[in-house]
Amino acid sequence: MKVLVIGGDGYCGWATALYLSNQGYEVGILDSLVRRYWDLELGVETLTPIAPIKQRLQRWQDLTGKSIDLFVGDINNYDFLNQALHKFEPDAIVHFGEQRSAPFSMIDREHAVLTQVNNVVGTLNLLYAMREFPDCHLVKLGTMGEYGTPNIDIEEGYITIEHNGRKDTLPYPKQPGSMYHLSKVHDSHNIHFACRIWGLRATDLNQGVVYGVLTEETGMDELLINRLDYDGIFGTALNRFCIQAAIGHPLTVYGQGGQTRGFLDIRDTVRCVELAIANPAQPGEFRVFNQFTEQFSVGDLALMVKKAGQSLGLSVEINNIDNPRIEKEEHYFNAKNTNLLNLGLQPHYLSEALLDSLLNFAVKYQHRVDHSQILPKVSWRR
Ligand code: NAD
Ligand code: USQ
Repeated sequence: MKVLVIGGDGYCGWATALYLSNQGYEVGILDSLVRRYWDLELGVETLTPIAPIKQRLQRWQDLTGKSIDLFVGDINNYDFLNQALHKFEPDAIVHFGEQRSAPFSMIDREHAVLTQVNNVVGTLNLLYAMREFPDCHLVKLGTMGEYGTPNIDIEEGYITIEHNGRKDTLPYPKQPGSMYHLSKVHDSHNIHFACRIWGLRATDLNQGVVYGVLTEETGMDELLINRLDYDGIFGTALNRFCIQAAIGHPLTVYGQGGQTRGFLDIRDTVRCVELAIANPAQPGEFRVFNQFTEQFSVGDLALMVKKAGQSLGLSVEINNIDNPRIEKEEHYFNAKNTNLLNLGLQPHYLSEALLDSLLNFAVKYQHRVDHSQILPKVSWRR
């Protein structure tokens, strides 16, 4: 089975491409490498030294004998995208190729426009290109943040509502918290439309916040190492806390820290994607899976990192700093996540062993940390 991984040079995409290749799928990576450019532009670097894409792929082939096709280009360029699809002829497309940072999208008008044009137009191009491949299954990375934090349980994509004596199952209401998260809502609507009107088959994976860095494949060799962002723009909560603990920086809990989100280990990201590919949506079906394994508040995560750090001899402080975002800091949050479990997902729950390994990893590369990039600089209020 041929799988094209769009965004395969990024954090989730690289781990997924190698995992699928190892599982025997014929894998192609399509990536514009724009994320490496954004890092340069912002003056930030991943904690880990990531090799250039061609070196990464060569090393993978030398180690495993498996080759991965590479298409370097932007999905906003329709001719390039169309040619790549005709050349590779995928059975499934996993689409990770978007600008994925909420703070990046909130820097100013230019960054909001860049994010929404890159994400929404890229996905729209893909939907049009896929009309020539009606059997191909789109597996699109969405986000739990599409739902926001409603005061009722969050279902998987749809909710059954009774209104004035009539009943229907409708898309679950969306209340995203950033221009980035909004771009995902727009994508979901466009994909749903393409399924209803053109009969495309698609799975929207509403993924929670991913943590961790090692997968079986990316841990095989230093040249296969995955990115691990820690800066105030691209770094995400738990990964940031572990790196902050490793360098003796107080953990940056925004506001009261009661913000609760779905989280998952990167080893489960790759497995969830495989489960979606192996059990495709039907023609015309727009299927939504909530892709996370556990819910935590950021305050609780900070306490867990503090405890794990202390047992490794690190002295860890927690700072509740002014929240640069506008979001609820204490709220109800109860999201369903049974669809992937029903397909056979066996979660790697957050454990002390994982925190130890992530902390040790962060200690190993701590010399690469630029301390001036830790505190958040982008405000939702500006
Ligand atoms: P990332 O920035 O590490 O990787 C994204 C990749 O997509 C990069 O290599 C980038 O160069 C590429 N890309 C971006 N725009 C492109 C375009 N127009 N054409 C071609 N390539 C393009 O991001 P990530 O953390 O791996 O996230 C991947 C996807 O998963 C995103 O869609 C994100 O919204 C979603 N997601 C991520 C997380 C997380 O915690 N990292 C959580 C939930 C959902
Ligand atoms: N937070 C802190 N301290 C930090 C960083 C974040 O308290 O140092 C808080 C934020 O205020 C927020 C929560 O932690 O309440 C999550 O923030 P985050 O930066 O870890 O994650 P987020 O901005 O939501 O975005 C990340 C990915 C995005 C993905 C999303 C999944 O960057 O691509 O879509 O997680 S979800 O959160 O479920 O929408």
